[in-house]
Amino acid sequence: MPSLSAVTGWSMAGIAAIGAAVAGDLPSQLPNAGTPAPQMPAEDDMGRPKPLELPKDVEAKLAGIDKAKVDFLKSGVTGRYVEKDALFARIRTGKPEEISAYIDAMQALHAQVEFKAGRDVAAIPLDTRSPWFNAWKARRPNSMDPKRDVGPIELTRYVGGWGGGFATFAGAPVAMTPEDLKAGKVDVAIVGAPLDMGSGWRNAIDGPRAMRMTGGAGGNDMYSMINPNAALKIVDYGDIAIDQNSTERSVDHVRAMVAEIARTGAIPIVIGGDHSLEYPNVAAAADVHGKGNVGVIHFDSHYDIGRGRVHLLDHGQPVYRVINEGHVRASDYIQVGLRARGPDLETFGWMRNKGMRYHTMVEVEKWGWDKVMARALKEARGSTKKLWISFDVDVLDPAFMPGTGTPVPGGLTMREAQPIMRNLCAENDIAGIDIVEVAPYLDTSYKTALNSNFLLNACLAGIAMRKKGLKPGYLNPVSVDHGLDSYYGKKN
Ligand SMILES: [Mn+2]
Repeated sequence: MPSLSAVTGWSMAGIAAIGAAVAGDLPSQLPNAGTPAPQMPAEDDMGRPKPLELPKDVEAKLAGIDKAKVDFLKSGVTGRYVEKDALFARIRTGKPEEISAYIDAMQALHAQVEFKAGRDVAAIPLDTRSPWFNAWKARRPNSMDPKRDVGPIELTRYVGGWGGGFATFAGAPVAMTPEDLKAGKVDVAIVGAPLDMGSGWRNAIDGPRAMRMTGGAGGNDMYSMINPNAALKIVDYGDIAIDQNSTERSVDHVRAMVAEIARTGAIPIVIGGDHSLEYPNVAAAADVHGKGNVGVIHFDSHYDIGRGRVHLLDHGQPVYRVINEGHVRASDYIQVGLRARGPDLETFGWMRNKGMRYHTMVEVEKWGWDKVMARALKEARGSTKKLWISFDVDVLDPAFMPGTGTPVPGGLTMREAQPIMRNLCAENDIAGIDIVEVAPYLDTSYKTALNSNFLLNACLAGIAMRKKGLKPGYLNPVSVDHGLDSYYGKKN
């Protein structure tokens, strides 16, 4: 009898993980058991061409054609340029000289497409003579500024009323240095990262600006009746410097800055910026808390495990890069809200073989949001590790988030997104959060920034609930039941 792994295509490690999960009575830990994964090799060669088997009659038609050309067809790389059935039809109906010319054309195309040393530029050159080479990220020494006491700086001018002074995230005081965070015993440092090269329709550069200018992030959360601004020490940590001509140059600095915040004990909340940021953010959390000690819950309509692209990072590839560099185990990744054109079956197979947990909108369609949310929350809770929440606002329906680079219909509502964010933050030891892909100028109504701020408020309320020792799912009796035990006819 063939082994189970031979039958299903699952790796032995995957099978062992299932066994452990069953023994531990934690079905949500299963790497998507039930049906076998799509055919996937054990190793990580997703996207590599597979040899093409030629039907007998096609092989016969190629009898007079040069062997090197036939071998080229059999290598399978032609699959990038023409569907195999269309290729076979062309061979079946063509004259030998036509077939030969057709293969020549494909070989010529192939030679242009792949990298060729000596012909192609392998790295993007920079002008190292520039006097400003590192100036964009060089920090101004504190001693160049007038002397001041360290700690958060309040920028509101007035004692009461609405606003006044300067716009900050959640109306919080500002902090400039790690010493400010430490001196202020800051719980949460909200920081902008206006990275904008990796997105679709761009404008994520204005995400932080728009969220500072728009209300909703600060103030009382009616569900818990907690005002996070009072319950937590929150600061606006300014924006992280970005080289707007290079994602790669930018993300190293983002990683250093996010780690700097986390090392003080404050929770970093990064306001993007495009979703390339998930890579430096999560890597920074792993730098501070240890590789493999951080799990990630990724809200997105997209899977973001793109790979094999020319640039090693854009907003569709951060998850792959995080996993590939070993900052987080694939099995510690939970994805919620997927519904875009990808992944294809091969990539779903890769995700399953790696033990990733994913919750598509197809799953929501079948089981309903409540069940899927409960499962995702249980999976997040099942880990003893710290949790990073990476929230791409395009997980919401474009009705709520029209201002985002790659909107996809059929997404979450705000009433679905707010409780899961509040509960995740109330239940878990949060390593950090990012809210990304807010592109406010694509939305003349400004509701994208407003809704993003209300999600940020739900996170802050959840963090405050945890600090106060309130149970996840807690709803204040006054706002839920008039403060009466029997308001709806039964004791709560
Ligand atoms: Mn994304």
